[in-house]
Amino acid sequence: MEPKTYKRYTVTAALPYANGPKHLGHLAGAYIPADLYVRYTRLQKRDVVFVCGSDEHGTAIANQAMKEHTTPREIIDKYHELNKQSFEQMGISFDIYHRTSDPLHHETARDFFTNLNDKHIFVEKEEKQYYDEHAKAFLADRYIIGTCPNCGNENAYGDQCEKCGSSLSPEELINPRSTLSGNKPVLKPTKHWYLPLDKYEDWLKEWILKGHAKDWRATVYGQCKSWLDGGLHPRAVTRDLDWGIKVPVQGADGKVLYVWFDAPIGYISATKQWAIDNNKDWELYWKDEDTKLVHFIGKDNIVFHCIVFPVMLKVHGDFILPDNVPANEFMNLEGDKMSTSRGWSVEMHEYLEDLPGKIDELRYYLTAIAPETSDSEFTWKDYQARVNNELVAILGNFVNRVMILMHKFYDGKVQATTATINFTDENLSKEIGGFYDELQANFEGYKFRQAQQTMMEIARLGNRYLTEKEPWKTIKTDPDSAKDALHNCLILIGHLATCLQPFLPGTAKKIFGMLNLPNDQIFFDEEFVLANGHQLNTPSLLFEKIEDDLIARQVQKLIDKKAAIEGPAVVEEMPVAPAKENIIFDQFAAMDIRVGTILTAEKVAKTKKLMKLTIDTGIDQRTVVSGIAEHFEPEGIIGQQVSILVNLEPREIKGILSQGMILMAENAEGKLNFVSPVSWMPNGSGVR
Ligand code: B3M
Ligand code: ZN
Repeated sequence: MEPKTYKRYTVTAALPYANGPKHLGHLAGAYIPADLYVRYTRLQKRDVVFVCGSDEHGTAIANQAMKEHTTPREIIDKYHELNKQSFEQMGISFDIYHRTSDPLHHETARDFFTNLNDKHIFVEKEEKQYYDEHAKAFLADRYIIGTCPNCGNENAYGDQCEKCGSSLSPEELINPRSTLSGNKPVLKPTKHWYLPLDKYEDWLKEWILKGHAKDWRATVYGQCKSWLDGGLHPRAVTRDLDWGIKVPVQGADGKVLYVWFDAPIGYISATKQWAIDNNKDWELYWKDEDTKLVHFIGKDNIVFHCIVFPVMLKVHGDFILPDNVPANEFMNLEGDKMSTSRGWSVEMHEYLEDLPGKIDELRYYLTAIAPETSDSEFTWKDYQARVNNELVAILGNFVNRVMILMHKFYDGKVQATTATINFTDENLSKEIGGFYDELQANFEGYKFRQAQQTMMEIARLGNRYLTEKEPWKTIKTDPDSAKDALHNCLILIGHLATCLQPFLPGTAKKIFGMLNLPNDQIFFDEEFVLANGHQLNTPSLLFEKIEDDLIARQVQKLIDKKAAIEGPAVVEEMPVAPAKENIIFDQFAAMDIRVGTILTAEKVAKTKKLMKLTIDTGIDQRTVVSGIAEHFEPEGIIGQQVSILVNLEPREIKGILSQGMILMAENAEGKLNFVSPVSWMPNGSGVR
């Protein structure tokens, strides 16, 4: 079947709670991929609206207000502005960044609720819930703590015990206490409106399990399937709370819409506001069958976007449903889960302050390690390695070499040997054509990591071509060949900049500037002209090398931030293996240990433990089979520096010749860590 072509696109990115600054994990999880997709879609000259905004209701906000001894209003105003600005500076190109406290949103959400209520969709139920008589408030599950019936943990939450991981309901807690006052809460009847998800189970199974088995990510599909297999239950869409959108029913005083009911409707209100501001018809973007709706989110929001919101849209009627929900897994930070409250995070505004101007560097790194199929790991050292070894050494280097030669040889004037702007090298034309196809297929399939790699292939190709043609030599022996080679390189740079636009918009602009091309945007189907005699502008470096001390400062900052919240880390006592017998110095000196870098990594088929690595040892590139597969993901360790014993007798492991051994640190629990220089060292450096 031919894929359906769409007239327009509605792209949403999860509305972040305005309860605090957002960190790089959020950025990588939803906002960067959404922005990539949207920028790509715009470059295809397609009609797209990209909406986002602050989620300003719910207990998250009320909670933060209590913490900061202020009002919810102050909290949302403060963090809405901060997050909006940070996104803008990160180049996230929303068409609108709205907010759910806006009257237009309140009205839209109320109307939505009323529409469903009028159709008798909701089930109204009175149930007993914990109430704090001192604080005069019903308690959300998180506000009740007590003893876990399963493991005895005295500080289990009303929805979950974080010690044993079991999920709980508040009534199961032994000795419940309210976190608002510390008092014992009482059970009190209260009425709520429930969305009977169970009634739509069959429809959801048909739509998701049958309809989206192939095009949704396996992780997203898998979560939906396990929800559906487990059976759905009615979900309350109202809460006893005084912060939020009042339930538009008489006698429902003190009740507001549940934040997860109103938040996704925020996508619709944002589109409405954008339509008002831009003279558009919002309904086309939400109700026309020729519109593709795509939600970008993190994996913790899957159930709301794939199950609850679609049911709401369906029962309301005449809304389209999401075509895809390419949710990402999580991005961890330096070996631990990212968390603002625990201080283990890099907030967007912190990055912007500490590494000013390094936007494209971050966008590049976050896409390179995008947690598309599994959780991934942000480390400052890896960030440095990617910038230095890829952006500086490959992309920047290619553009810079060509530009310098053009200015040196021809005063920056284009030397076209033919009247056309096309490559004079058939191979280059073919390869570039292939790259565009690949790039498009990857974007359409939401494979941004792969798409970026394809884009980098253009720069790699350029470097190879330039090295092979050696115009700095042929300029003397065969000047026409030099002209021809450099002109081909310029065209390559034009294509590179075109393809770069979604990923590294600032860099693309800089290159267009150097090429002296009139546009700062070249569409994917557009030709650019580099005619004979066209004057290029003075080149400037695209990227600077990231120095070790910058990285060291960031790592230290992280450790200090966490310690300020949690106190210094307590080192648990671990059993240590007894010392081995002494050896003589010569035995040690006989070992040739070098610093190397992992270039490729893949699991060895049919084994659990083994990983096949290619290592650049500085001496050569060689294969090593290492027993680390249970501890690391292959994609997570590429670029990792290691210590490698290079003069170990090669031996065959599972049919692969392993030449050397990677040094690992191992604790008593069997946790492994690489033994590598604290800051970057050239490959081949000796370890002694
Ligand atoms: N505010 C949760 C979150 O930020 C929530 C998303 C709403 S999307 C409609 O993860
Ligand atoms: Zn427990």
